[in-house]
Amino acid sequence: MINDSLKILILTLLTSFYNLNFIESKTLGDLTKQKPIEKLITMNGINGKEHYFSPNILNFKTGKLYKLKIKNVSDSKHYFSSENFSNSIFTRKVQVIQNNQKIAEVKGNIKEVEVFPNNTLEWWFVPVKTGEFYDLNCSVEDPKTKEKHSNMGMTGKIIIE
Ligand SMILES: [Cu+2]
Repeated sequence: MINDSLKILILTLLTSFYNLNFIESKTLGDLTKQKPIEKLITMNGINGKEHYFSPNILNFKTGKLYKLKIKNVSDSKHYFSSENFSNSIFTRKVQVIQNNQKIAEVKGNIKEVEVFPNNTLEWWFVPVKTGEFYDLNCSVEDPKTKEKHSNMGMTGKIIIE
């Protein structure tokens, strides 16, 4: 009798252990299906005066899904451009937001994005490589100073741990 209940107990434990493992491995299977971690970076500035990213340091971790909101709150268009960063992530999609409404979704590899004044773009990605990158910049030229925004301070650092 004891033997039988022991057998049942062991079987039950094994089954639940197997099920738990199964559920866990299923979740780890598709990294792009996680609940996204939201981050916000704004593009700021006034033509002829200054241009900058805020914050100008971004931190990410490999294997997590991020929704990076890139919001242009300035009076000119800007690039969010970092080749090292785009080479270190897997992009799930990019969403274009206007007046808090999603108006377009782009899927596939993205190298850089450009955002126009008063608009927001969401970059959904999973970092796959670690590194410290100093090449975040904006190559748009200021019409008054004739300088690239990056030369006027629009640069940043991206850390993937
Ligand atoms: Cu710019």
